[in-house]
Amino acid sequence: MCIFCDIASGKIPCKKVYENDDVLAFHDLEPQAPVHVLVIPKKHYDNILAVPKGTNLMDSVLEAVAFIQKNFALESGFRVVANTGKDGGQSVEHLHFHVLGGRNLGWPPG
Ligand code: DGP
Repeated sequence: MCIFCDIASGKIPCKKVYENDDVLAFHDLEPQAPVHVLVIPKKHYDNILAVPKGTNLMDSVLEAVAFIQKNFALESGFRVVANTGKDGGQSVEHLHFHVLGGRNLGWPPG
């Protein structure tokens, strides 16, 4: 069972922001910034390293990111993060990109 597969299939509801053939973007349940949207591939990959070479996924991810930037007025900047593995802070094992913005984001992350 994968929670993000269930969101991608519509079995679990989400606050949808954007969708194309390959990805779905929706508001994070536990927002860490005024804008916190997750971009997930509809197809299941455990993490970024699990995406087979030659897979045409990033164009769709970047389309979603550009949509989010425009529609949430993130002209002054934002961050895209793919937490990966235990030390990377990944809690859901379905590849996802956090798009965070709407405040000045600190660096380095905790
Ligand atoms: P990560 O820790 O990088 O694996 O991020 C997982 C994110 O997913 C975390 O910020 C909370 C969010 N999340 C977990 N379950 C749900 C859910 O059912 N719906 C939504 N919208 N977000 C979820």
